[in-house]
Amino acid sequence: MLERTFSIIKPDAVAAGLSGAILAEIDQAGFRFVAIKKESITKREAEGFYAIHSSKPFFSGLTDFMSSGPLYLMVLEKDNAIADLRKLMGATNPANAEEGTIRKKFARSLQENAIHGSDAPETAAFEIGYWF
Ligand code: IDP
Ligand code: MG
Repeated sequence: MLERTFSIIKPDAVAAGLSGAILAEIDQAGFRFVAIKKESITKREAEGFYAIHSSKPFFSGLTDFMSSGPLYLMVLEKDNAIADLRKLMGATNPANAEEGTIRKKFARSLQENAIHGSDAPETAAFEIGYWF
């Protein structure tokens, strides 16, 4: 089923000059770029986006990181986009990510893990609406 998902190239990857390589991976995997914008977000915006994690011990560090520099916000479309992007990304902790995944290739740590992707249709709808 044709569906849309929301993705972010996170500040670690943008700062490391990896945006082009990650965009190429997404493109080659068959996603259509419905919308893309480069922005610097505030800590408050990051807190709203990651509200589901507000009780976690890593919340403050995560929202500091996400507001630390420019990132790319994207709406992506393809058949099975949500699950397929999660597969292309790899596990949250790059140490556990499969070979060939974006996080395995480009992420530096559990927190600074290069890319975000929505995990379900409801979160994709919320996240797309939050930024676009
Ligand atoms: P996901 O990005 O693979 O969906 P989530 O569990 O939703 O992973 O966590 C959101 C983000 O929070 C992760 O991508 C990562 O940047 C950060 N994060 C998750 N768990 C930890 C942790 O234990 N320590 C530090 N940062 C974390
Ligand atoms: Mg998540």
